[in-house]
Parts: sequence; C-alpha cells; structure tokens
Amino acid sequence: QPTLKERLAELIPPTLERVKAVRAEHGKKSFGPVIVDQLYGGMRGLPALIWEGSVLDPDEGIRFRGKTIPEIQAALPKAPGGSEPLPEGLFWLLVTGEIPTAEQVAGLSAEWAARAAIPEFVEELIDRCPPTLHPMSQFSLAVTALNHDSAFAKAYAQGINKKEYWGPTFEDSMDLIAKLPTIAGRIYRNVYGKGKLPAIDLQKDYSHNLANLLGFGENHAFVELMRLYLTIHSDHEGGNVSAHTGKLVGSALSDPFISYSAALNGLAGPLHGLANQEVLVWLTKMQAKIGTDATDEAVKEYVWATLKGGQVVPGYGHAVLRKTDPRYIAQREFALKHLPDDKLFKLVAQVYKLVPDILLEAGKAKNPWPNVDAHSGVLLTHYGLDQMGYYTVLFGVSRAFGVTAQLIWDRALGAPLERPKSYSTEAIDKMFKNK
Ligand code: FCX
Repeated sequence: QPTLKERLAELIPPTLERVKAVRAEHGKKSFGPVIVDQLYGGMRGLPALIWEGSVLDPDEGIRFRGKTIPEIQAALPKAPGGSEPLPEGLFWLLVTGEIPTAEQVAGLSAEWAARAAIPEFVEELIDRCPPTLHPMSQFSLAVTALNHDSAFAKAYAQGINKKEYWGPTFEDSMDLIAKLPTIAGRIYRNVYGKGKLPAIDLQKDYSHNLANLLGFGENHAFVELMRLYLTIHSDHEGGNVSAHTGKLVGSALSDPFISYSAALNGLAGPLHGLANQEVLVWLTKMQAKIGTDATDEAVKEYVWATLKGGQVVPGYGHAVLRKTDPRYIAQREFALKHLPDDKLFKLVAQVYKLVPDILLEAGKAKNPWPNVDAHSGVLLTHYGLDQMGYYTVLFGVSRAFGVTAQLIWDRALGAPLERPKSYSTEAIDKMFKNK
C-alpha cells in the first residue's frame, strides 16, 4: 500500500490536468455580479477562493471531500477498542479525497509520533513565556519559531524548481502537525502548573498522545473525545479567517510554519476560534449569577441581558451556516452517550432550547442556531480540562490539518500570489456617481 506522500505524487499529475480542463471549459464563466455592499460587508458570499478539502453548505453544514460528518464517522478507520474516527484518516481524506486503510492510518500515526520532537530552543521559548501570556499567543510564537527548520524555506533558498514545491511543503506540513501536540502539551503544563511533559508513545495514535501530553492519557473517553474533536474541527472550507489566512500567507511562498502561525492568530479572535473559550466564560458567569438548575425564565433573562449589553451570544450564529452546525450535533451526541447527566451539559442543552427563539426575536442575527464552539468546552470541562483560556489551542491543533492539506495542493497546483483589488470610499462614490 502506498504511503500518503507516494499516493499524493500519483494524484498530482491527473489533478493538474483536471484543473487545466476545468479552467479551459469554465474559466471565463461568471458567478454573477459583485455588489458594493460585499466590499463593506466582510466579503460575505463573495466567490473568491479554491479550497479542495471541504465545502460548506448553509443548510447541511460541512462536507469533507464530499462526505458529511456522520459519513466520515462511519467510514474512517478507528483505533482498536475505539468508536470515533482517527483524525489521521481525516487528514488522508483531505489530502487525497480517498478513505485510507487502517494500515495507512497506522502508518501516519507512527510517522507523526516519530516527528513529534521540537528543537530545544523552541522548548526554551515556550518555557520563558509568562503564564499570563494567552496560550494562543504562546502557541503562535512556538509555531513561528519552527520555521527555523523549514524544508521549504531551505529548498527555496537553494533555488528549488517551482514544480517541486509541493515536496518540501508536504514535509513541513507533516512536521508541523506532528509537533503541535508537543507544543500544545508543553504550554498546557507550563501555564497551569501540571508538571513535566511525558514522552510521546511511538505505538499510540495522535489523539492518544495529545491526551497523554495533557495528562488525560489514561482516560479512554477523553481520548475518544480528542479523536472526534480533532476530526470535526479540522476544516470548514476556505473562507473562514484561519483557513483563509493560512492560504493567503502561504501564497507569498511563506513556509507552512509561518503561514500556519498567521492562521492561529486569526483563530485566536473571539468571533472565530476563541468563541469556544467565550462560551465557557459566559456559561460559568451565568451559573454564578442564576445558579445551577436555573429556570428557563432566568436563562432567557440572562441571554437578553447579554444582547442588551451590546454583546454577542457566543457560540451562536455563523457567517455561512443557516441551521444547527453538524459539528455541534456530533458533540451533543457524544455528550448524550458519555455524560448525559452532567450539569453543565444540561445548561448547554437548555441554552440550545432557548437561544434560537431569542435571537430570532431580537431580529439581527441571520443564523440563530449554535455553531461548533457552543458545545466543545462543556465536553472538555467534564473530563477536568476546565482551563477555558486553553480551549482554542486544541482547535488550533486540529485546524492545521485543513490548512496544510490546502497548502500542499496550492504548491502542487502552482497557486499564484493572492492579490485582490481594494477600493477607497471616494473611488466607489466617483465610480457610481453618474451611473
Ligand atoms: N449574538 C448576538 N448578535 C449576533 C450574533 C450572536 N450570536 N450573531 C450575529 N449577531 C449580530 C451581528 O453582530 C450583527 O450585528 P450588527 O448588525 O450590529 O453588526 C448582526 O447580527 C448580523 O450578523 P450576521 O450577518 O448574522 O453574522 P456575521 O456573518 O456578521 O457574523 C459571527 C458571524 C459568527 C461572527 C456572529 O454570528 C457572531 O458574532 N457569533 C458569536 C461568536 C461566535 O460564536 N463565533 C464562532 C463562529 C464559528 F463557528 C467559528 O469560527 O468558530
């Protein structure tokens, strides 16, 4: 059976032909008009990027290479004794469009475990961060520093032919993904005083190793949670802030490490990945104010107070989705299976019952339904990972899968520098004044 890199090498020539054919046939076709409001409105709905790994449907949610979350949960290989998909398989799927065999997935687990070590100076860099520095800033710093050993940057400096770009991009991507648990684990232990990082177990899968580095390796349900978590947070098509940032920075031929650290800085914003932290902060404050087992009336009042205070309800709404996020549903099903009586889960479920109607009544949000971040924190908290300031780091470990899969294809397909056109308000006004 071919390795991922061997399979990729086989797939690149026919994919290049396919892109050529699609461009020859459809290259001059229009998606329709661009309107001025889209320039002011955060480019919502503007068709602008090619992203191979996944496509987001407003009603149905994400499909990874054409497959829904329940479909990949059924199709991807599992760990012995596990029932959640292994994220290694999802990465294979994102890169190739194919479902790997159990053996190919085991090969990836072994390869990532073998590449997990980080340079000593990066260890020191993390250790010297004050615990008051947000974990996402520490994460981004450390990932930036990995560029020290970038195969792509080195090959570029030596004059690599552009046809060969994808090879060192692939190697850097594999290194990046492999090293993220080590970095994430070290940050967690430093910031929350959890002692020394254990060694990577070369026999174990990626999620098991991540759980173990965080101190939860003995907890089978937590390991399963990591498998699900890393799988569903990996990719959400190309226009979201983290994915788009990774692609944009990569288009300057910045290597995968510095491209991905840029993506992490976008993920660290409260309207994007930091929302998982915000949700837990919000729920905890709510509990402190109205108690556990609060009435629906008390919860509603708290939600209205949030809105009236000019704040968003974190974990609700989405720029593209118009229905409940299937990533929310997958996590809710995990909770119903593993922690149905958890008090905080019950509050999350109560909020789910009440918030959509309130957001509809408030009348602003285009999507009143919950997104992925409304549910992830309660699962982590249940198992004792209750340091909410850390949550987005786990999102960041997972999102690397989607961003690097696209970076590899961008370099294989010769994607150009991104450079859209901007306009000043004056220019727009002049342009349309007499029309
Ligand atoms: N609570 C309160 N108001 C909301 C809202 C929410 N959850 N969602 C949207 N709105 C408001 C917007 O703030 C905007 O108000 P304005 O007109 O005064 O500026 C109005 O409704 C229209 O926004 P809308 O078009 O529906 O949403 P956008 O595409 O602009 O923004 C996000 C989408 C996700 C940013 C928005 O729904 C939000 O702020 N949600 C809360 C934060 C969150 O959960 N983010 C995580 C999203 C995601 F899953 C991820 O990236 O991880």
